Amino acid sequence: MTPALPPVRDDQLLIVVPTYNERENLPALVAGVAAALPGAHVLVVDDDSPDGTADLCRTLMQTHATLDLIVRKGQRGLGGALVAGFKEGLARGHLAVGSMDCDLSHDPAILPTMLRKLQEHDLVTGSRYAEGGGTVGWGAHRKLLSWSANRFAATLLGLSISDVTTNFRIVRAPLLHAIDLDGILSTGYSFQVEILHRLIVAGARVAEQPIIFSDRRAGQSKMSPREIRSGIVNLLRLRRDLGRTARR
Ligand SMILES: Nc1nc2c(ncn2[C@@H]2O[C@H](COP(=O)(O)OP(=O)(O)OP(=O)(O)O)[C@@H](O)[C@H]2O)c(=O)[nH]1
Ligand SMILES: [Mg+2]
Repeated sequence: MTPALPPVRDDQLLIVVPTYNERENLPALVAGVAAALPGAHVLVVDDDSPDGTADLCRTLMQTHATLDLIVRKGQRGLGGALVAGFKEGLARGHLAVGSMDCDLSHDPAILPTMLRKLQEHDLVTGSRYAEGGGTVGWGAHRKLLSWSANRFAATLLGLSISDVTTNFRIVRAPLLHAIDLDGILSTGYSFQVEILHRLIVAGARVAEQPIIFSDRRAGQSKMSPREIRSGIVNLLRLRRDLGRTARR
């Protein structure tokens, strides 16, 4: 029998929200998390967005005691922003650290269900492809692209998880401590796949949470052909390194 996991309350959870030009979305995201899990802490990690996301966050912090901000200057990248946030969460002694997008694609209302599932797992990860999950507002092309990227990455790394690229997750702190956050190769969108793989290798008991992913309502996507190319290169590099480790 696996030992019982210590309970995690909402005020012991930190949710990292990476932002780049999310001024239009941040207030609703902060309000949504506060409504769903009133005690949960939110840490915005902003890469010095030119639209003033950080200034707006500072204003919101005056009325939201659980909201905090890190601004990274001269750096860009989703992966690096998440690592900075995760490290801060561990340093502050949170029992669990989560992440979600700022553009309201991830519905904060599902957070209490995710936290409940975490009581019996090390990692709860949102899935658009589990039964009950889905996407709203995507055309056939975007759907096919995302699904193929998911299957490509999962097959390449041997992951039996239906959605490996989501940024909607909660993980227990001991598991995050167990992996080498600075050793993660991916800086952009393949980051999610790489960290998931590392957490599973470290022994994480994983629960998938079906989620409905809605297309962003405001602001601009940072997904670009360049990001997709660099994601593929990173995954192939990771696959090669895994092969090397297995042969040793
Ligand atoms: N700090 C930081 N955050 C980023 C960066 N790139 C993206 N983000 C944030 O990461 C989250 C996901 O990025 P999106 O651009 O929404 O990516 P996506 O959801 O795959 O693409 P869309 O569906 O088109 O929105 C959002 O909260 C972004 O603001 C970056 O370079 N630095
Ligand atoms: Mg988005």
